[in-house]
This record gives sequence, C-alpha cells and structure tokens, in this order.
Amino acid sequence: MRAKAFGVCPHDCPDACGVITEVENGRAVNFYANPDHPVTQGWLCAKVRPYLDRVYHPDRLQYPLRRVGAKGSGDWERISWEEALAEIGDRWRDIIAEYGAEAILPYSYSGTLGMVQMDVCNGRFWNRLGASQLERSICGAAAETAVNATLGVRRSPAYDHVEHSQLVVVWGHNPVSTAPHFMPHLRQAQRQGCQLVVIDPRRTRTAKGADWHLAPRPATDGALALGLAHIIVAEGLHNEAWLQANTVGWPELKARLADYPPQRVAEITGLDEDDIIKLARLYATTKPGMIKIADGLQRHRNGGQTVRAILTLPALTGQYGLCGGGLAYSASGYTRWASTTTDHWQDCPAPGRVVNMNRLGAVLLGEVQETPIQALYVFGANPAAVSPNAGQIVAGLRRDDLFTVVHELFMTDTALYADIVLPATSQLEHVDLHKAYGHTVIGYNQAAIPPLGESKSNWEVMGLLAREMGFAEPWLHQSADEVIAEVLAQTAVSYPALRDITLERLQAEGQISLPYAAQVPFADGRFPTPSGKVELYCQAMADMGVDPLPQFVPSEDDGGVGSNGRYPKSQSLNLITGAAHHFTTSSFANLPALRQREGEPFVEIHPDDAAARGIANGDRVRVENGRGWCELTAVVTDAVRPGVAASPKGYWSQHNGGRNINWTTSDALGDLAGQSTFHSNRIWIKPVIGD
Ligand SMILES: Nc1nc2c(c(=O)[nH]1)N[C@H]1C(S)=C(S)[C@@H](COP(=O)(O)OP(=O)(O)OC[C@H]3O[C@@H](n4cnc5c(=O)[nH]c(N)nc54)[C@H](O)[C@@H]3O)O[C@H]1N2
Ligand SMILES: Nc1nc2c(c(=O)[nH]1)N[C@H]1C(S)=C(S)[C@@H](COP(=O)(O)OP(=O)(O)OC[C@H]3O[C@@H](n4cnc5c(=O)[nH]c(N)nc54)[C@H](O)[C@@H]3O)O[C@H]1N2
Ligand code: SF4
Ligand SMILES: [Mo]
Repeated sequence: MRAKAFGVCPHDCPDACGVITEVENGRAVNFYANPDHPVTQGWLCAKVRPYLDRVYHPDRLQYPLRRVGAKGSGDWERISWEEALAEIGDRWRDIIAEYGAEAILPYSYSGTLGMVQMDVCNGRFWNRLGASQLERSICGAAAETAVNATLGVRRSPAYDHVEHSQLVVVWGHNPVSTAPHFMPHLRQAQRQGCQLVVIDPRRTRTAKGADWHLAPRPATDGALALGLAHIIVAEGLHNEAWLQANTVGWPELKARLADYPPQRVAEITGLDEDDIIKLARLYATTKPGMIKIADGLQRHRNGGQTVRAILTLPALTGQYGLCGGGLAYSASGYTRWASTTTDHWQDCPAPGRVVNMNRLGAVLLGEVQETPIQALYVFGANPAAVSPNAGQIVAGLRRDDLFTVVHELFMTDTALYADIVLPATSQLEHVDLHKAYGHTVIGYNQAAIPPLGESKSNWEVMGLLAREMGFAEPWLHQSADEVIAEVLAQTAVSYPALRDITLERLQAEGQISLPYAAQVPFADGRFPTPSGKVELYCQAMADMGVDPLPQFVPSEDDGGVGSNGRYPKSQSLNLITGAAHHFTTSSFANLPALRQREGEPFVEIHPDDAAARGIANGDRVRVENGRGWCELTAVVTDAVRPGVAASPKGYWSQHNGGRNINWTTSDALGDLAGQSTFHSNRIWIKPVIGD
C-alpha cells in the first residue's frame, strides 16, 4: 500500500510549492507537485523535481560527529546524541560562567522557510538562553525596510494579476530562475500584447525573453529611477491629482528631481540618453504597468535608496492600487506570525546584543570585543560558502578557542569546521507550516517518512538543548503540531483571515488560501504608514540616518585593496553574483546532476574585457581582490556589459579547490538595515598560468 503525504517545498523561493510524497514501507518512492495547489499547480522547478536524490543522497549525515583532527581536517568520530548534548551543555555552561550567554551566537538563515523549523527555532530557545541576537540582513533587509517605510507594508499582487498588465518592468530580478511560477502568467500577458522590459546588467534567462533589455552599470538604478521620474514630470506625464491626494513629500521630491536630467543619468548609468527618455515615456503612457523587483537589485551599498527611488514611479503615475499596475515585490506582509508565540520574548530575559550576520568573519575575529563570541551554533545556513568575505569567516571558524556546532543534512563548507556536527532531517521527515513570500496560500507539511538514521529536526534539537540547559518551560517542549496550533491561534487575533484556519483543517486539506489573492494591493487607497499615504518624503528614513527623499549615492567598493598599486582601478571589474538556476544558494549544489547542468564554477566576462586580459573562453582564471581570490572557468560572452563580470552564487568551496566566489565579496553594510552588499564588489581577473 502506498501512503500519500502532503507537503510544501521549504527552500528559499517565493513560490512555496505544494508537493506530494508517496511512501511505501517507510520509504519515499515518488515525489511530485500537488496538482491541487492553487498557485503552484502541477509542476516543480528543475531543482526540486529530483528531490528524492537529495533526501536519499549517500552523503546525508546520519549520526552526530565529534571532531578528532585539526579544525577543518575532516577527521571525525561518531558519537551518540547523549554525548553530543552533554558536551555542548558543558562547553556552553563554562562559556556562560566566564563571559555570559551573549558569547554564544546562533547563526541560521534560509535552509528551510518553515514557521516551526525556522522562525520558532530562531527565537524561543535562544531568547530563553539570552544568547546574542542575529541581525538577519543577508538577503533583502534594505528593500523590506524601504518598502515598509514608503508604503507601510509589503503586499504584492497575486502572480496571475500580471495578466492584466500592458507593460511589465522586471527590474534587477530574474524570475525565470527565482520565482518560476510567476512565469506562465507573464508569458500569458505577453501573448496578450503586454510588453516586457528587463533592467539588469546581465542578460539573464528572464532578459532573453524580454522585448527590451537595458543593461545599466550595477548600482546605478537609483539614478535611473530618478531620471525616469525627472522626464515623466518634465513632460507632464505624471498624475498630479493622485500625488496630491495620496502622497507626502511630492513638492520636495519634485525639487529633488531637478538633479537628474537625462544627460547626467546617461553618464551615471552607461545607458543611452534616448533609451532613458523612451523608457520614461513607455512607462508613463502604458497602463497598467507593473514594476516587479526582488532582492538581488538591492545587494549594493546604496540598495535601500535604490528601492526608495523605484517606489516613486508607481506613485508618479498613480498606479498603486491599479490591477496589473503598481509594485510586485513580496507578499510577506499579508500575515506576520505573532512573535509572542514564535519567539516567546515576553517570557525571556532582556534580548542579547545584536550581531549583524554579514559581519560574521569580522565578528569571529574580534570585531565584537565586549563579550567576544566563544560559541557558534549554525543551523539552516552555510555561511562559509554563502556569506560575504568568506576567507575571514573561515579564519574565524579556525579559531581554536571557538566552540562550533553545526546542525546540517550534509558536510557543508561550514560543517567542515565544526567541533560537533549534528544530523538534520529533511522536509520529508518533519512537520512544518509554511506561508509564502510570493503568494498567500498557507501550507502544511506532514512528515512523510521517519528520520533517516539518527537525524533530528531543528525543533526537536531545540527541545533537547533546552532540557540540557535545564529549561523546563512548556513552550520549549511542545510538539511541532502544538507549536503550529498556538501560533495560528495567536496570529488570528491580529489577522481575522486566519480565524477559521486550524491545525485540523490544515492536516485534512494540506493547504488553505487566504482571501487576498483577488485583492489589488492598496486599491482602497490606504497605506499603513504614519501619514496614511505613500511617503515620498519619509521621516522614518531620516530617523534611520538616511536621506528622507530618494537619492542616488554612488556605491563604491575598493575591492579591499586600499591604495595597493598592484590593483589599478582602471583594470577592475564589478562582479555581480546572482542566483544560479539549478541551486538555491548553496542548497542542491552537492547534487552531481544539478551541478552538471549549471556547469563547473564559472565567471562571465565581456569579450572586450577578456581580450584586454588575454583571456579566452574556457580558460582557468583567477578572480581576486584585496579580500581574497578563487579560480573559475572564464565564459567569454556579451551577456554582461563591459566592466561587469558575473558568476552565480552557491557553488561549494570544497568542490572548487577550497574557495568560491564569496572569498572576494564585501562584508561592508548597505545604507539601510545592515544590508549585505554582495554585488558592490570590485575584482580583478587574470588568466591562471599553467605550471
Ligand atoms: N534558482 C534559484 N532561485 C532562487 C535562489 C537561488 O539561489 N537560485 N535564491 C533565492 C533567494 S535567497 C532570493 S533572495 C531570491 C532572489 O531573487 P532575485 O532577486 O530574482 O535573484 P538574484 O539573482 O539574486 O538577483 C536578480 C538580478 O539582479 C541583478 N543585479 C545585480 N545587481 C544589479 C544592479 O545593480 N541593478 C540591476 N538592475 N540588477 C542587478 C543580477 O544580475 C540578477 O540577475 O531568489 C530565490 N530563488
Ligand atoms: N555571492 C553571493 N552570495 C549570496 C547571495 C548573493 O546574491 N551573492 N545571496 C544571499 C542570500 S539572498 C541568501 S538568502 C543567503 C542564503 O544563505 P543560506 O540561508 O545559508 O542558504 P543555503 O546556502 O541554501 O544553506 C542552507 C543550509 O541549510 C541546510 N538545511 C536545509 N534544511 C535544514 C533543516 O531543516 N535543518 C538544518 N539544520 N539545516 C537545514 C541545507 O542543507 C543548507 O546547507 O545567501 C546569500 N549569499
Ligand atoms: S524551489 Fe521554488 S519553484 Fe522550486 S519547488 Fe521549491 S518552491 Fe517550487
Ligand atoms: Mo535571499
């Protein structure tokens, strides 16, 4: 007899696909898309279709391990869970006695987006312990902050609303790879005559399907947006009545726009003046016109203000609240899990000090001097491969006096440096609840199969750690289902749409749509900002130390070389490192079939730049700057504009001679919310001379 279990894809992707696992004798034998899911329907992306290869990968960690050789040597001994927990407890108790609990840093991010295995595991136990708090700013913090401050909340039209659009501007976003279930609706719109413009320094898969691809210099989009606004206003194409009724700061913005005439914007962006004028007219006269962004665009030092500048355009043209118009970004704001239940902060000591995750290497190496980090606990994340300035992170992880625990499914680049490795369950082996950031369907994930070997879920380990530390609070020892019931009930107090959504219904139905899919965001003209309007001038920005009006500030990275004459600026390139098509950051990059399809780690370079450096297609090249280097294969292509190089994120260092692209990326913080700045990365490329 085959049993069927409902589930949700847990990976960092806006789609949160509904899935079904068929199980025979405790083993998953079939895995596919749930055809009844209203958004993701009957198909999965190329990464997750072969999911059972990940679940039953021969490299899955099955038992706790203790390091026996030097850090990073890969010499381990198998130990029991009891031994592992006792050792963690002993080390932590000693550290707390000497330094206080803030010397312990939990580091986690997006291995799973589940409410139980991510949100609750990020909060409850660590708050009770009084550990350092992690500022979760590696992904989209600047854009989230900019959107919340300007519009009051993150709401996004349902994917199928794009079928009402006459124009779509996909701006610094690559949904063919990163939001695949949006694409059939965009293609349908295109068949109906909708024009697609893609703005990206690289000709991405999405750009290839566009009517028009514009490739500005990286990090100049803020100037482009303000330049478009300048033209729209100069030509009287703006909607004065809408601006007066629905915004604050319109006169101030109008004055600011004087600084962005097309000629200056052309110089900054590297685009033709005529193209900028053409795009401004196209956008202002083709309605409804949707601007779709994600987070890649804002991984620059000026990312927050870039998004602020883009957000002015739907206001200028009066398109917020228009079906098929406005902004498509993130649906995260429709519901927020009640933090009193995910975090139980009200039952915990005062929160520990905050550590920015983008500074991990520097922090481990002493940037945080008061209460230095003595213990690191990593789960659902792979910082040695995916966080910026990875060489510093590895140097930090090598510290003899640092006690590192990594809870993982695989021996990742980070797990390699652990003192204790704990085996984690996959999504098929634990229970969870998911909301999506691309749509508003809530999905329940049943445990389809028993845990492999001795692996345990994040939440189960939190309970064991709590017991080890002597914390008896019932909210640290609930089952995953009890957590879900508690969070749903408390969240429904603030979100009436959740009131009839119970654990029992979710278990029976698998997924339930919240009643937002038919709504056009902001159609009621209400913006939950302090002023109730779109805040073109934004006091909250001023309070954060940022210009309260959108402004373009150049994003300068020196590549970490300072005044070192070996690295002339004129020979540098700006490296952007967006999403790989076949991996989710570093997840899946250990599956040979997917790695083969993505290709060996490579860097794209324009033919002119390649010729100037004596680089031919297929050559091994060294990509370097003052922070570090790695070797990659050169792909000589005009898919990148001159002066720009591109290499996908996610390859593991251990598959590439011990270093990947993040050995070059910068750990400088962006202009808002401690944002990562991966793409503001000056590098130098030269051929590797064979020996
Ligand atoms: N297949 C796949 N899907 C994913 C992921 C993955 O790794 N692989 N990652 C997931 C995660 S964690 C996230 S946050 C989302 C991100 O989703 P996206 O934002 O769509 O993805 P990115 O590739 O990070 O960035 C999008 C584009 O920004 C461009 N870009 C970089 N700098 C600039 C700039 O200055 N201006 C402009 N106009 N464009 C710029 C890059 O060339 C890239 O094509 O995707 C999620 N989905
Ligand atoms: N160069 C460059 N680097 C980037 C970016 C970029 O644009 N350029 N983008 C950044 C962005 S947007 C993001 S969001 C981050 C993502 O960075 P991370 O959140 O670190 O994502 P992954 O690399 O997917 O690593 C997640 C790990 O969690 C593990 N995991 C999965 N499920 C579970 C579980 O249930 N329990 C436990 N314990 N582990 C689990 C997986 O095996 C995997 O090793 O990367 C960033 N890195
Ligand atoms: S990664 Fe995204 S598109 Fe692929 S299965 Fe998961 S949720 Fe769906
Ligand atoms: Mo992300």
